[in-house]
Amino acid sequence: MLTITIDGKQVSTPKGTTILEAAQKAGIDIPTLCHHKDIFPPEVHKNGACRICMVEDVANDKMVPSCVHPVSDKMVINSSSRKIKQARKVILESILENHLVDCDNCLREKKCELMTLAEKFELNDLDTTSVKRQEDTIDISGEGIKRDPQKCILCGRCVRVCSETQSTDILSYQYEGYPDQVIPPFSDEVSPQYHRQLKDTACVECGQCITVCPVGALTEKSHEERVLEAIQDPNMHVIAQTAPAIRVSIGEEFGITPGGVSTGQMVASLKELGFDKVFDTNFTADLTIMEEGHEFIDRVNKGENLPMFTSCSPGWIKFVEHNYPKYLNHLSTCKSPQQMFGALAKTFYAEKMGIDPKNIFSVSVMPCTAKKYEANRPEMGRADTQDVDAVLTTREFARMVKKAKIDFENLDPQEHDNPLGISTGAGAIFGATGGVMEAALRTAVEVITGEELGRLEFEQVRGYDGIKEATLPVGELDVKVAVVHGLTNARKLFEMIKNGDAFYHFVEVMTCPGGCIGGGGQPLPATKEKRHARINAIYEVDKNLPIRKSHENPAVKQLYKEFLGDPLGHKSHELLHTEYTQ
Ligand code: HC0
Ligand code: SF4
Repeated sequence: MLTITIDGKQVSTPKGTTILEAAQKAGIDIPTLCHHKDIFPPEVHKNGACRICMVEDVANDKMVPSCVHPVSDKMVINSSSRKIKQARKVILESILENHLVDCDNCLREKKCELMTLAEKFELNDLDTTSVKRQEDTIDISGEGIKRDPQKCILCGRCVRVCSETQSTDILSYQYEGYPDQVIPPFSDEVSPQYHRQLKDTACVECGQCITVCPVGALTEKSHEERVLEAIQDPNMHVIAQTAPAIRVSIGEEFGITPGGVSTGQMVASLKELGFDKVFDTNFTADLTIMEEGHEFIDRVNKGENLPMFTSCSPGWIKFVEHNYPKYLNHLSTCKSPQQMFGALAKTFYAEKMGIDPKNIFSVSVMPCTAKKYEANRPEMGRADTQDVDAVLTTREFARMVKKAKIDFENLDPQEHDNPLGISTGAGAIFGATGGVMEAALRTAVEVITGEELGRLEFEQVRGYDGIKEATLPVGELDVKVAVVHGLTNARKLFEMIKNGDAFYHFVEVMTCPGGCIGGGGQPLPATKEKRHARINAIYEVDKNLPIRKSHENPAVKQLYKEFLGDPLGHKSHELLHTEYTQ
């Protein structure tokens, strides 16, 4: 252990620790814009881009960036001298002067990390008018992500998360003597004038880059306006579906401690906003289990296309399409619960209600930016409309509630509408990594063995490990399963499978760390602690529900009886399944 003194406080810390980490250990706050503890594992200290975290190494009389500088024994650090404060102020001024300060039109609404620091350093009145808006620099070529290079402060967090967490490597520094842009690589070769756009890349629209961006350079492409227009249109019947992860995160936007469950207020606030009906994606999560469970049993019996991969996370689908197209037939053919809901809304529900599907505007509230992309995929519609007309992220939903001045916390809780709002604990846990697998096992084991499960919890597939594996006896077969979250983990597992180093029957993949609760549309700032709290909340929701197995959902049973027929039947194939081909 090494001992260093920071601002008069002694800290013992292992060799290799950075000054910043030692300071954090001592409870000393050093500001930074490029460091992010969740995407800078201790062994990878290679940034130091923003220089805001400068501290004074007293013995050597020099200033060093604390996020990259390792501690040495008996080092004495001053992190708050006048000289340091002045240096940080000068750096911040220069960042602000090169940033398009356009807070009134920014989705970060003056609460970004840059403006928070500017306030702290009393720089809010700095003249920042020299950067003028150039509309043609904005990249809205993707479905879910908006990239505004004029707001970029070159911190590099997006570059790192895209590379380290997602192994997608879509964003890179473009060097012209120094890194002066963060853009998709090889931009000059593709389009010298306008740079390469996200749509020209293998970007999976996961939005993890948004969750770490300290400013508004990366944001979701908002669907708020189109939803408001539909609500105001008297001819439109506007319905919402709420994803499993929303109820455990929306409260954070209204001051509720992470891990709080706000199902009732979530429904009530959507009603207040003017939605005619509020249904639940958890209902179609249960339906997915019925279809996917039977598909799995069928594949095992036939020995075909194993392992079977879950297909509900659209970033993952896009990842396979770009990187492993030969394996597309290993994906489950089930549409995601979002799209199963959309298909049922414009067929079953429209028929039941006697409404022309053209007059149904179907909105999903999702923790995910890639869901916008999924909803717009050509195979996800019928006639000339899409099954899901708009996708609001948790943040967009919160903004709409705030703009409408709805007192979220004090709303009387309301329940989801029926019949597309009845769900089980199995549907609820979809939002956490391992949840789809656990929900599937709860059903598959009972359907295959015909015996009731003693315990409902499959602990082996829970938790935050990047790759989780389990072998579970199901009837006569030892079923080998794996669960991964984050595309870097997915790639690792995929390579193992491809090289014959691992075999599984069934693999759950979620694009984002922690699963959907860690999606790119979730409340900011994104931290691991929040993700853990949301996961715990999801399992609480499950525990408190009276029915916890998808095949026992009475509304799902009724849907099969009344409309669909049997799982994997003709109607299911037509509405609930799709095919991904090269
Ligand atoms: Fe998810 Fe889903 S669990 S992908 O993470 O399957 O976004 O929450 O809504 O569709 O149900 C996201 C979350 C969903 C879907 C469900 C699945
Ligand atoms: Fe990379 Fe995901 Fe951002 Fe695309 S959306 S640039 S894949 S982090």
